[in-house]
Amino acid sequence: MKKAIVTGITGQDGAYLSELLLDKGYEVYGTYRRTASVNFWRIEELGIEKHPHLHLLEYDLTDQANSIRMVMEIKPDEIYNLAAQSFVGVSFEQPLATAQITGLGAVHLLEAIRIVDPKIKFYQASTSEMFGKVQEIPQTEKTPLYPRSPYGVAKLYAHWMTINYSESYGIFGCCGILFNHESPIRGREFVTRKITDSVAKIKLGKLDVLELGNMDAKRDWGYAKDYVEGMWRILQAEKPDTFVLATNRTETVRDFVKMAFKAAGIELEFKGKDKNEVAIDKATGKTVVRVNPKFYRPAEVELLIGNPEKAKRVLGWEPKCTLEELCSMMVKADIKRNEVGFSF
Ligand code: NDP
Ligand code: GDR
Repeated sequence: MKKAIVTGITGQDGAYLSELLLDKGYEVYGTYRRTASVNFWRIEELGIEKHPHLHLLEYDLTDQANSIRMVMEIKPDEIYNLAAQSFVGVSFEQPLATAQITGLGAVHLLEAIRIVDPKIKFYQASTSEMFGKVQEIPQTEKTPLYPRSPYGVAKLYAHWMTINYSESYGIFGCCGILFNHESPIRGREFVTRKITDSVAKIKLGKLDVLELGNMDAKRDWGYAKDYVEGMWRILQAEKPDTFVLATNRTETVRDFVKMAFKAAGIELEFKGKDKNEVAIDKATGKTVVRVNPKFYRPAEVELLIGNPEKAKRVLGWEPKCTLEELCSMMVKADIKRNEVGFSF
């Protein structure tokens, strides 16, 4: 039975990846941070929290000794480093904490592997945020990197350290450059889930208006369950390498807003521009979306679109779920939750 450590099991990807690895017969060690009120709602929703082959471990990525002891005690075959301060907006307010967790944190694990057993395979959760300011369309593994946030810069460091440890010490260190991936268990601070949760509340009469920042930003959105399958395939490849996982389709935040309201049976009309833009419910004439500049970022990534051709060719990986299917799945889940007062 293979053993895998998944850091960040309380997050979206950690929960889905753990589910996938358990299905594949792995012994899974999922890590969570000690907090006053740890929240396992995602693994509970997936029904894996009491799985006999799932072990939950208290672990903090910023603690080197904790990293070494954990790797020494478990001696895993694979480590998937998904833990991070992953919210771009917050990284502008907490650049140093973001650097310590999202950047240096990965090196604590790489060092632990180097010390304990360099044969342990390592997956680093790299990101399309590293592409930042548009250099090339669509973006591939060879596109120059130009991050536009403290989060993107921290991830760039972890990305190159993974490649460096692979080249320097022969560690099987891989990076998946994943474009935005979403699901019904996405955090509510991220724009897609913020939209689908608000659409559900507006539909049920629990909220009047959804406030957003830059609706012109374009993203390549896929389904998280497809992407965790890609992470696993990346570590099963013959040699350590970097892969882009994306859908090769990009839409604006505004397009996603339209799609989500439509999935709830509400047609919108957009009026005004930039900070004065609003969306009106055609049936009632009420304003249901408006811009609040507090959600703008000091520097924005305007356009992301990824070409996953290499992942298809080498790993046989392809995204299966369309954006329309994903959006509708998220809206339906949020309507169901809001009907019973769910609050995560
Ligand atoms: P989430 O924000 O949902 O999850 C992040 C996880 O990291 C949580 O479990 C969180 O714990 C944990 N964590 C945060 N700080 C620490 C710490 N100091 N020590 C240990 N654990 C910590 O992210 P996602 O699941 O969406 O993403 C997974 C990874 O993939 C992240 O690294 C993210 O940056 C990256 N990524 C995500 C993409 C996406 O579109 N989802 C795209 C590309 C990359 P807690 O619950 O306690 O906060
Ligand atoms: P992103 O995701 O920054 O791409 O990072 P997010 O959903 O936060 O933003 C996407 C785009 O929407 C715009 N936007 C808003 N965003 C939020 N969160 N809230 C708003 O109200 C709002 N209004 C407009 C943003 O400006 C941005 O352009 C995600 C994270 O999962 C990272 O960890 C991951 O690495 C990248 O995706 C790929």
